[in-house]
Amino acid sequence: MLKKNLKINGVLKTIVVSPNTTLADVLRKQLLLTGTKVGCGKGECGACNVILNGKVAKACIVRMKRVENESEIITIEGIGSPDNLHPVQLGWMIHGAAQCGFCTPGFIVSAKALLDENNNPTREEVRDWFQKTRNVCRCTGYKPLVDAVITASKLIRGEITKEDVWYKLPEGVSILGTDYVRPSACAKVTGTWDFGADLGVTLPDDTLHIKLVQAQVSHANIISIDTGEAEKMPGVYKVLTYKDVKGNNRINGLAFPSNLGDGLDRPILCDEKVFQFGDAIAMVLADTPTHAEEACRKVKVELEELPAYMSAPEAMTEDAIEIHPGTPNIYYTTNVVKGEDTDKVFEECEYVVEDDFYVGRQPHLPIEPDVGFAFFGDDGKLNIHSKSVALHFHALMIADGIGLSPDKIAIVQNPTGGTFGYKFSPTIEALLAVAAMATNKPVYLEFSMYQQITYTGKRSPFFINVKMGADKDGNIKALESDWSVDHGPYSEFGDLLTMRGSQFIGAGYNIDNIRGEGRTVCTNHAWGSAFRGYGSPQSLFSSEVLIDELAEKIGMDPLEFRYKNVYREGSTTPSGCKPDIICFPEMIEKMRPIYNEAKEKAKEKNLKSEDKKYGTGVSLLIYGSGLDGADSSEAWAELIPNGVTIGNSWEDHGQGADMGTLAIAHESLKPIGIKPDDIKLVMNDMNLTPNSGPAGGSRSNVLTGNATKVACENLLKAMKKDDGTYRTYSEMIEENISVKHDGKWTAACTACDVETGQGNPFPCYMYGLLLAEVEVDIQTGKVNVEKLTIISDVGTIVNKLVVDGQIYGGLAQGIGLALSEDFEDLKKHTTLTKCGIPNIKDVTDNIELIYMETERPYGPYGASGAGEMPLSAPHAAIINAIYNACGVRITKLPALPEKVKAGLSK
Ligand code: MCN
Ligand code: FES
Ligand code: FES
Repeated sequence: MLKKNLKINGVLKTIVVSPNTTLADVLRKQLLLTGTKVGCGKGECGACNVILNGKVAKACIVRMKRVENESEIITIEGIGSPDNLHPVQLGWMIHGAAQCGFCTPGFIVSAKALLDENNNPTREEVRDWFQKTRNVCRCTGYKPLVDAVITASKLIRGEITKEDVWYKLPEGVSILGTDYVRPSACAKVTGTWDFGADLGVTLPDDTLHIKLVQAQVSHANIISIDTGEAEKMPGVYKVLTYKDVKGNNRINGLAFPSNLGDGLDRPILCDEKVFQFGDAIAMVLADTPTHAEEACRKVKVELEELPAYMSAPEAMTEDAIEIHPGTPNIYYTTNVVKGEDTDKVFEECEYVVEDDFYVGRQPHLPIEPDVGFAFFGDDGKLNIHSKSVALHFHALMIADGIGLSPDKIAIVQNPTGGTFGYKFSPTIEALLAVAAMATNKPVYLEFSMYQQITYTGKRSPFFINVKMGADKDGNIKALESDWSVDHGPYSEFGDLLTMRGSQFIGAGYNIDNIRGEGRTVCTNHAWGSAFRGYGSPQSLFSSEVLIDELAEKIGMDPLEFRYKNVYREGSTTPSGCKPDIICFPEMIEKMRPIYNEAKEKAKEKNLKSEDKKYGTGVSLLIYGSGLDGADSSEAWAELIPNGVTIGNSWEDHGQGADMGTLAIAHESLKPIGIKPDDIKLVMNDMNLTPNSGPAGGSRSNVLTGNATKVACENLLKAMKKDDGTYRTYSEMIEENISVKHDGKWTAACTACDVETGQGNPFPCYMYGLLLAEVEVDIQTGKVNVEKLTIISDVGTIVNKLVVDGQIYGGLAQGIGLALSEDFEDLKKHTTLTKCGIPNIKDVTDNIELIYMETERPYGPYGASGAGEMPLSAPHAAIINAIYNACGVRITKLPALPEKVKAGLSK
């Protein structure tokens, strides 16, 4: 042990530490300074940055034996507090730079160190600095972070004041569409927003720490599991296997009726088989995480390895064995049948193109690894705190598996450091439940980044073939598609995902005749979970690149070809329904001069350049808001003595559920002139909040926004007097009128038919048009995205900062999807860097956002969703731009430098 005297945030502290403990652990667990976050734990992400003796240091890799006595340490808590914000914190708030907020303390600490050295940095200097301090953000696309530092530097130099930049609310006016700062921003920038691991530190002493025994192979029969030795290890309380699970030990995947499987294919703890690398076979529960981990190594698992099918084509071969015996590896099929037989129509087409496409297993890479805890409340309910973005769904999905009825389960969402969809599926919820039920003690489980990456769901790869034909005038007449979805070993929502192929291959264009078939395939690679865009990035990639191929064949400019064919009055979507609005023609007209100028610029640069080639590419971006069919959501509004409380389960990945709820409630309550500060939010706790459905499918702004609006309107109705004025809280009580009112909203939609893919699945859509400008290094094949210009129509904007943030962040993930991100090689793709997460210098600072705000007939105040549109097809525009620059058409992502180079040498 070492005794150290340290000056932490200006206060002298004497502490006794073990020499190999990390500085992060000492700060967080011994000093309870949990503002310092641990993401990767490997020095890659900067979430744990502190200032150590004047220099930025990664607290997760600094061992205490290396921290000199009398060192001075500044953590986020020493930079500013909610009552006394540092200019960097203020900058972060007013630029919406904290979305999930998990990376925020690390960035702010790093920015403070920069501004201490240089209080007038250029944007490029700020970017270089964050690249050097290796700060990574998965939500914001980085641009708002640079904006925040520049504003902070102006505040520090005294060129502007807080009053100049802070959003001022004019009396009684709407905050809809403004830069109003989200309610959670202040806690996020001061490190006081407690994520799961921060709450974990405060759990009672008798909390058991869980570690997992996980499979190291991808497919095997389990012969035996021996826990005897592990049970005798120091500190071990219990070792659990499938035998300790009280229910049917299966997560319920809520299979469609036409699914050949029953949806009960994912074990909570493996019993008969291992289906993929990382599957949980046993759980050790011990007094400390270290003891639990040591005992895990003593659990003996005897396996009989089976052939592993690591892609859809492999699992579809005739001699492949059934991964789930009794269910074929191809377990769900869906079709598109729209208009006339395409074989006939193709014969009449002047121009026909066909190509194969592949969009791979994009990893979500949130900076916060999966984490949660569970305990029984005094009322006997099992409380599970996790990163769930589908509280009520998840309770249903685990209930039979753990052997507890859904009404005895309350899932609560912890403040969450990004999910990007992977938490649409339950991950550790059932494991926590099993552990709490087996011990009747509080239990805690956190994943390392390695576990997060290797064992949570991934985007499901689509193998797509598309054929498209046009007449002699360039009108698209027919489309044929065939797609196979590699959904990994677990079926949950695989059928729904496969349906997205029928809805989005060719979306955006009026195509009267479509035939298509898609199938879901069981494999032994990572299980498929939702990922932002959910099937649209795979689907649109194929049609948006093929559209360019068709335009080229016809000899038309790709933007003008799109202009000719996009939805207009009378058009129908691939699902055969009317689009909610028509906005593409106007969008293209707006983009045309910008596009033409970009093309000219690239041409000029190409004339002067030998080693680098420049090009432009466009794509339509489109996605639906809602779950298919009669999706619905619930909320409540309660009058309290000093305001109104709103309750809903609008789960927050980091996108801004708090801001959406506040802005929509404030707008709805305008008749009583309430201030935003007097609206309290109670969110995401099944003990308190109703079933608002999951925060997936970019549905919440529309669905839960509408439910919140209805709840407020119902409250107003109850408050209204005959003379048109409104009762106060005391008047309501005196007159015995209920102060709490529910709101429910259901979409008037019909799910698509499995045989034809026809229906009217979504109440609203989100639309965009992206122009990408790229530079290709002819020697190395490296692509640099120089500029992105996007025109978006997400209807009425509820909060401008939030929507800007959604778009920047989605586009940055699109750059990653196009150029670097993958989770294919189980040995290689195991860290943020190796999975290809974009750093600040990989994402252009030159992103221009332009909006159209066409009011949506069914959205609250005309708003649609926003979250997924920006990641629906940006990669297609980038790939089209690469082709335009150098003639290499990449149809299988990611476009790694070696692939582009290989194309160039052809
Ligand atoms: N919004 C708005 N005005 C509009 C439309 C939306 O201000 N016209 C706001 C909403 O109030 C909300 C946000 O934009 O705060 C996104 O709204 P919506 O599209 O309805 O999506 P959800 O709230 O249902 O959020 C889920 C969506 C999905 S499906 C994924 S995946 C996703 C995403 O949003 N994951 C994210 N955005 C993310 N952002 C962050 N930072 N982290 C993630 O994990
Ligand atoms: Fe320390 Fe990532 S660099 S947590
Ligand atoms: Fe940066 Fe979420 S705000 S990771």
